[in-house]
Amino acid sequence: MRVAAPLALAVAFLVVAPHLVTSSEGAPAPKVRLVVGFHDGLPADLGALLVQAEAQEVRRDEALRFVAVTTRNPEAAATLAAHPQTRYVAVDGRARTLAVPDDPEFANQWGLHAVRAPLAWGTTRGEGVLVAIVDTGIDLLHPDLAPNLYLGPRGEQGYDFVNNDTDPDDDHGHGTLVAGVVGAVADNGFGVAGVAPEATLLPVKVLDEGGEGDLSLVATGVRYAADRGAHVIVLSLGSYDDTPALRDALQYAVAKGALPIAATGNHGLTPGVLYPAAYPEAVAVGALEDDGTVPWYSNGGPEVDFVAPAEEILTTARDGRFLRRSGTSFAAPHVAGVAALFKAEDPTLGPAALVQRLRANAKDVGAAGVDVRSGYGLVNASFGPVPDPLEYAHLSGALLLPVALLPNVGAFERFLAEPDRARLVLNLVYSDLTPFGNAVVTLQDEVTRETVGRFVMPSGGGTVETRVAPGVYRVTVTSFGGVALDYSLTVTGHSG
Ligand SMILES: [Ca+2]
Ligand SMILES: [Ca+2]
Ligand SMILES: [Ca+2]
Ligand SMILES: [Ca+2]
Repeated sequence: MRVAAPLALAVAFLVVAPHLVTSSEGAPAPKVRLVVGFHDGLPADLGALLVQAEAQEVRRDEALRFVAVTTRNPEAAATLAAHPQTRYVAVDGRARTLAVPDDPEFANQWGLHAVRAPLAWGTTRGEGVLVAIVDTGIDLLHPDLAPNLYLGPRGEQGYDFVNNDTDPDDDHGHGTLVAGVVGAVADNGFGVAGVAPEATLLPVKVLDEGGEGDLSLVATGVRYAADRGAHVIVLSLGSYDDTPALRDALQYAVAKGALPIAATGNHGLTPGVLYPAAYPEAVAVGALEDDGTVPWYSNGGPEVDFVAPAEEILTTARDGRFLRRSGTSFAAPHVAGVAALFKAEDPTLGPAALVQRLRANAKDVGAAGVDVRSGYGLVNASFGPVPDPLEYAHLSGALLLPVALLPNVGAFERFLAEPDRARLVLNLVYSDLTPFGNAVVTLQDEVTRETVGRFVMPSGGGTVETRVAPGVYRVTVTSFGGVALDYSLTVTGHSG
């Protein structure tokens, strides 16, 4: 049996896999970077070849006999490869320093890891994208937010529509929590990191110190954000009232190139998705727990587009603090951050293309396919394929085994410690080495279907240890919106 690389070694090889994204129907094909190598020098007809492939030269290296190009033509790689002098066509990946961000709470931000934001950071961190937080304002002096705040042409940092002034400071706290999820500063040795930690945050205060505001004021806030050039507008607020003014504002924003992203609500399935999330122009975001399930409170309905982390989200809080909070209010900014990363990677993407991109990348959750509780599923920021978060399971201090090789065996006999009980030890290690728990291990008796154990892995990964009678058990490990591991375990009895 093959033994996987030890944990410490693998840390050094946390690289982002380059990837060609296939275009979804309706979305423009994404721009890809290719390197084309040739056998003997660059060919004389290189110019014609690039025209034929619809590729633009970025740079060339005569000594290494390659040319780097960009293209949106999905056939370009095949066209370039067909040239008789071509030696290779490869995706031109991005190299980046391999340090984990130094924000002390980075390891405790399960949401950030669940949407695979760190995997996208090798390509972009959201630079150049403006994300409006239409909410209670933002703590303008928070050290983990201030460097990313918008600065207008007249020195204004946004607008306060409640008090009609240019000081959108947060007198409630909610907007500051939402803002940190999207764009808290990363790598500053302090606090947390946002999903898009180099995006610019535009505070638009439309809710008062009690967290409430008129829908007409929300509408004006959305309109203002669009006029300021926001690419993404976060609306972690909702109402059961359908107000044409607010829908008009969303249509206005989309027409100006902004994507509104709204929370579905925290009242459960029955009442349905709140406005503005329920409007077709909005991306409606429900909640996801760290075991990959949709919590009871997440409003559902046919309007739900995605789910995102919403439980115990550690983020920036008023007065320079950090807090953990739960609710769909914190799901929507995760999606906004992912949208900002996509927009930064390809600035030509408009609202419709961004939605297509979010859908194409989402990881299915709950009932198979699009469903009323989770829409297209959990958003995923990685530009490559979604890696399985639990590629390795570590069994009782023994070997690191690739999950595919996990035994369906009675090998666990060696863990028997008592005459009629087996001591089962299952230690989980994340393959991309995000130092993280948030997996749930369920042990079910295959015969009686009775659940004999359910264990939430501690943060930092960890060990499940329990005693079971001899028998056949189904072991299921759920993580990040899906079943990561599911196998049958036979405990054959005691070995004396
Ligand atoms: Ca003010
Ligand atoms: Ca930070
Ligand atoms: Ca929608
Ligand atoms: Ca589903």
